[in-house]
Amino acid sequence: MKLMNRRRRFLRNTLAAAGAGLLSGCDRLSDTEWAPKVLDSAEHLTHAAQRVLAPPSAMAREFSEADISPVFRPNGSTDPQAPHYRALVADGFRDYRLNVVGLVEQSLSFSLEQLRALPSRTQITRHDCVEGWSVIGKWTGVQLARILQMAKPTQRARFVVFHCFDTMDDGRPYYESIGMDDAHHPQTLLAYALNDKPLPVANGAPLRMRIERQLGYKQAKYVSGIELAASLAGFGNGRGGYWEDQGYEWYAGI
Ligand SMILES: Nc1nc2c(c(=O)[nH]1)N[C@H]1C(S)=C(S)[C@@H](COP(=O)(O)O)O[C@H]1N2
Ligand SMILES: [Mo]
Repeated sequence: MKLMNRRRRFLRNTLAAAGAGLLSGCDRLSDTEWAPKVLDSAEHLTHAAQRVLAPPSAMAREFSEADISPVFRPNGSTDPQAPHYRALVADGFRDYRLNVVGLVEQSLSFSLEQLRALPSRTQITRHDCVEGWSVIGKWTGVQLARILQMAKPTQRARFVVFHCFDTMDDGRPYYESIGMDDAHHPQTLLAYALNDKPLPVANGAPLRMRIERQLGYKQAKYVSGIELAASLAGFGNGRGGYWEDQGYEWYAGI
């Protein structure tokens, strides 16, 4: 099964990286610190235990320009073929709209231009994929907290669900979700730029999530809409994300 292969590959890579001492200086910066942490946290700790050890408000480490990886390795979907998405690519995302709907007092709709006109945050962070590799990139985007401030989630809203344009090999759409703590974290961005350039299609154009306290699969690319919800039951198989529906942890803390 794909899931087991990913987990096995992850463990093998982690152990190899920790034991062999074969990493270059640059790889060492990105790989060695997080690998044991991921084993301890995402795979073995409950969400509650993790929140005590690393409260949700803690900031993810930010790096310097010199640490930025030459290539931000794309993974998962890299070139969605849905006709609607192809049409958006073809016109440079001029017709793209980010709709914010669900349990909000005020539904919202933004063009990319409108998102770019809002105050932005830029951060250089490390992306850790569960397959056992990391890359460091510079992200610019709008804080999700700012969007939520405008949309005003109702009392019942407990989750922010991200809908995506791409479908996976099994035909299911990619989707993700986070809780309200992560949604309001200052480093949680709707990112439209990577390394000072418009986000490439391979990395999730025109808009992708950065949720810096969590693993790679939480970083939804190709975001087509945001929905505030009281429960995850109505989405996919109800476990909060495409990979979560196949058994991955919903809270993938690092
Ligand atoms: N929509 C969508 N988002 C996604 C994925 C995907 O396949 N589709 N893959 C996830 C995984 S497993 C990783 S590691 C990162 C990869 O982001 P990148 O392509 O910018 O490296 O995106 C995540 N978000
Ligand atoms: Mo990943």
